[in-house]
Amino acid sequence: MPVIKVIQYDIIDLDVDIIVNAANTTLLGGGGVDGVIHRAAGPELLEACRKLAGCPTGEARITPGFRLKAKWVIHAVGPVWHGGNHGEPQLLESCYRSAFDLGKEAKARSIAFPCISTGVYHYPKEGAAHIALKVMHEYDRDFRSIVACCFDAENAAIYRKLLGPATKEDD
Ligand code: AR6
Repeated sequence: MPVIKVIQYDIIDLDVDIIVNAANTTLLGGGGVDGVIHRAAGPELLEACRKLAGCPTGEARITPGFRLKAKWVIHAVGPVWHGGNHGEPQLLESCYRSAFDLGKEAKARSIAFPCISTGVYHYPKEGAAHIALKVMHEYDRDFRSIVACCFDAENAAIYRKLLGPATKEDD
């Protein structure tokens, strides 16, 4: 069974130790997957995020998952796409790495990521998937399961293409 799995699913329904949120620097919620996670986790999540007092782009913070199935949420702040010459690739990479480092510290065995920055932040999907998978491979010995949780069919197809024929659906 491959450690890295690509699925097309709603991230809040996953039974994993950690779900990663595509957050913004305020950590106070928003639209997209951030809004979905906050609604599902309940108001305690916003309270916990408020105490963190924000997070710079390219970094991540951890909170409990409250009403989610996941024990923790890692709030990762990806870059807004401004054409690619404003450090976007480096920031996206460091945001994935920060999330994995926090997941390791929490001794999590399974972690699921949305396609960070590819929604409202308009990072080109293929470039973002390439970076996500590169970092996922760097951490594939530290976790039993790393889930690339794509919401849209286009992202799922890109991830499957880049990951290659070894990819298997989890469900
Ligand atoms: N499960 C998994 N993935 C999802 C879900 C879901 N339920 N809903 C959306 N996605 P976005 P960003 C996918 O816009 O681009 C927020 O307002 C979506 O299809 O959520 O990093 C924050 O507060 C896309 O592929 O995040 C920030 O202000 C991916 O999640 C800003 O958006 C990311 O899309 C962050 O923008």
